[in-house]
Parts: sequence; structure tokens; C-alpha cells
Amino acid sequence: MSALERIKAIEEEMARTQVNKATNRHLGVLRARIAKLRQQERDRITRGQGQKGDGYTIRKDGDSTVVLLGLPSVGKSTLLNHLTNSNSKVGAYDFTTLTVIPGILKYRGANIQILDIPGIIKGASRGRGLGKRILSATRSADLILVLTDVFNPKMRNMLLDEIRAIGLRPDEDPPNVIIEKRASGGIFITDMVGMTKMEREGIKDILREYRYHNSRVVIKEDVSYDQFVDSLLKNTVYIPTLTVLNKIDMVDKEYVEELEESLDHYIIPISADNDVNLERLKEEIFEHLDLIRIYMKPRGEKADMEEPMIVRNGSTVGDIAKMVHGDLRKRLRYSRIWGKSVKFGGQKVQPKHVPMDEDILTFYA
Ligand SMILES: Nc1nc2c(ncn2[C@@H]2O[C@H](COP(=O)(O)OP(=O)(O)O)[C@@H](O)[C@H]2O)c(=O)[nH]1
Ligand SMILES: [Mg+2]
Repeated sequence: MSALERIKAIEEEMARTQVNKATNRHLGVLRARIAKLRQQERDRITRGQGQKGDGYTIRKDGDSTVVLLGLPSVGKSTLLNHLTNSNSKVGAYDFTTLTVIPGILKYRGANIQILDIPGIIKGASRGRGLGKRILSATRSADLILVLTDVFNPKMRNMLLDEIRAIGLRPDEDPPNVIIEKRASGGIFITDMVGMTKMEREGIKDILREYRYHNSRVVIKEDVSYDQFVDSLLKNTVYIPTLTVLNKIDMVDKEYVEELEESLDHYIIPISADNDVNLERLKEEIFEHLDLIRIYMKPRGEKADMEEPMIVRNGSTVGDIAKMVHGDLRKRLRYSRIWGKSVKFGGQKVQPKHVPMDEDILTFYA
């Protein structure tokens, strides 16, 4: 039996099983088994990828990457062209964008790479349309921009289901559980929260499924079996999303307001073609990427206030030194900072210090 046939057989068994407290554990194991088979299948497909001339393998460029996800013809290429320096073909037909097209959005000193991928249709994760390989471009993203338009305002959930099926977890945080393999000693579980969604035996079944016969597990959050399995799979990707409603120039203001109220998620209404609300969109993209600006001040000189370094919020002074030059981190003795993260200007800080937006930084190597 192929992996796909086995997945199908297990799914059929799950469909026959009633969901209740007694079967919850068994269903957890079945889902773990499916997740494992899916991962094997993904590994098999990705192994054949990444060669030269493959339009779907995109070099990471810029400080962060945003992927546009949407049905054909919602305006992805138009938006890319209006946000960036790119020139992605725009057409009135479906599927005009056949390869992944990158562009760079320059905003507040950051170079944000935006990828226009071919329109995703329902079932793409199962290989329909250009399918899975295109979807896999979303795995490298720091933010997914979900594009809907006034004709199909309710597509968000379908699109997110497609990327969930390839192991992405939109708008979820990694579950707070620790799982360590050990050489011997069996399975040892520490429950720090008083689990309500899993049982010890169920956890053990799943761990055995993944060949963690000897392991130490610490449950620090009341997670479900599915979340627990996610943390066992090596390529689960947790990713934030932002949803856009395009083509608002085609409808009246009242209709947009009605949608904003009735939809169960937040939307940014825009018209890509007419540059309506694109400044707000850029600002929200920047904020969701959680980037900060650090101005570098060489020793004894003025700080460069023109071109900040753009780093992830939460990066340490040591991380930033490494970004400037791998060697600098090793030679670094201490640093001085002016700005919000310190009590007084020019304060001496250690490599583990975490700077804040618009801090000024000097390295002493
Ligand atoms: N009225 C209107 N049309 C738009 C807007 N954005 C895109 N379009 C049109 O929608 C069609 C599909 O756009 P395209 O960018 O190729 O969509 P993609 O398939 O998602 O890349 C084209 O005819 C665009 O001119 C918009 O904001 N308003
Ligand atoms: Mg396109």
C-alpha cells in the first residue's frame, strides 16, 4: 500500500469512529499516524525539488519574506506590482502567474521580500492545480498575506486549510511542551498544568508511534493530541497571517463595512489597482513582521541615521554583531546603547541584551 492509500484507509477508520471521551485517545493515535505518513510523503516530494531552473525554489532575499496567498484573479500580481519594484504579469485570466515572482518592498528602512505565487485552488495541498509544490513556497514565509476580493470575501478558511494540510500552522504559537529523546529509561511524563485534553497513556501511544520509546516529556500547556503531534513533527511551521480584501473600488462603502462586521476575522480593505489603503497595508505588514530598526554608531563617529539595520524584535546585541560580521560576535568585548532599552544614554550592555526599536548601538571589539 502506498502512503496515500494508507492515509485514506486511516481516514476511513476515523470517519467510522464516534468521537467521545473513550475514543479520543485512539483518534489521537490515528491522527498521529496520518501526520507521520504525510510528513514522509512531503519529504519524498521535497527531495526531488530544489534543483536548478525550478521556479518554486526562491532564494530568501531581504530582511523578511511575505507570501501572497489567494485564489486566481484576486489581484496578487497587481498588488505585488503596486507594493514593490517587481513587474509581475497581470491578466484578466486565471493562472497568469505560473512561477513564483519576487519583489522587494522598501519600508521604514526594511527590505521586505514579497512573493507572488500562482493562485491556489481548493485541493491544492492534495496536488490539484499546480498544487503542493507551489504551496511549499509558503513554508519559507515570515508572514502570509491572505488575499480575498469583494467577489469571494469568504475564502480565508479554505486557503488556510490548504496550508494547514502541508504542515503550516497559521496564527498558532508552538505548543509549550518539551520532548527529549533519551538513551534508556522508558517514557517519563511531567504534567505541569493538569492536562484536560490528553491522557498519559495516549501520549505514550503517540510517542511509541514516533519511536520515542525512551523520552522525557514536560507538558507546560494544556494542549490537544494534534498540537502534541505537531511538536513531534520536525517541519511544522508556525506562521502569522494578515487578510486583505481587494477590489473595494467595485462596491460601495456600506458593503465593505458590512463585511468588516460580519466576517469572523480582521480584514484590511484595499484596492491594489487604485492604490487605496496601501500605506496602511504596508504599515500593518511591517508591524506583523515584528521588525525593529537599530542605528549603528561607529566608535567616535556620528550614528548613521539614514540606513538602520533591520532585525527581528527579540534579537540580542550578540545576534546583531553576528549579522554585521560573523567574526565580530567572537571579538566583541561589550557594546553601548542609546535609546529605549537602556536607563541612560551610552549604557554599557552585554551580548545577551535585547535592544528596542530605534536604539543606537556601538560595538567595542
Ligand atoms: N477593479 C479592480 N480590479 C483589480 C484590482 N486589482 C486587480 N484587479 C484586476 O483583477 C484581474 C486579476 O488581477 P491579477 O493581479 O492578475 O490577479 P492574480 O491572478 O491574483 O495575480 C486583473 O484584470 C486586474 O486588473 C482592484 O483593486 N480593483
Ligand atoms: Mg497573478
